[in-house]
Amino acid sequence: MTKFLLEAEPGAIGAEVERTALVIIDMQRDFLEPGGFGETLGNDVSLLAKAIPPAKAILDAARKAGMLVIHTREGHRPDLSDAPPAKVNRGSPTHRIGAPGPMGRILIRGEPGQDIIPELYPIAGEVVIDKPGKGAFFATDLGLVLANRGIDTLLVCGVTTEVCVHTTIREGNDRGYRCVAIGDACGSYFPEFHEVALRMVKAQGGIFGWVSDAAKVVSALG
Ligand code: TIU
Repeated sequence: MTKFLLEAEPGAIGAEVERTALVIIDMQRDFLEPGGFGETLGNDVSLLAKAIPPAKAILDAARKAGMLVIHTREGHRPDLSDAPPAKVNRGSPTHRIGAPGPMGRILIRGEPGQDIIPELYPIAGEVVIDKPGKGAFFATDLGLVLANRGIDTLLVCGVTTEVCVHTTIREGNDRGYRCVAIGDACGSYFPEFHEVALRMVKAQGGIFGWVSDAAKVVSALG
């Protein structure tokens, strides 16, 4: 086992490379590029771009260290059979999930917009989890993948901080994983939500996780 010590708040966390996974949440064109799901919700998608270089730095470090890398993608089957009507119907009729857009049908698996941005594109051997919900554990085989590899610690980054990243960390914490949010490698359409979401994770002695940053991950794995 290769041990590493990651500086984090509320305290440093000791872990093993072989028992840790980097989980990159929903770094999809649908959230980060114009014309996708994020923009249809009324958001300025350019606000998420600053999370890309830190996310790339930790992805490179994880690949070099031989750490398990997991990418998630929010999205639905083309026939929408896995999309709750309550989720679909919330969008305006012309822009909702499944509607045609410049990057294909919005938030539909197999469409260009639902795929991961080129900068962080998965390579052979990395796991891609398609998820219908905000949390990466809900209705996916993520738990099985982690159990098969003996994973106990998750380094979590991606978008958006207060929605899919937070939900996944909450789900992971309840399942017994030590979850570390990599703050600068997360992004939100609402800078104030980003800040408060990270504070929520680490408050009360780390009530449902830890918070670190990309430089600390690179340093710990280097
Ligand atoms: N809208 C928003 O902030 N997020 C999502 O809908 N999904 C994810 O966070 N991936």
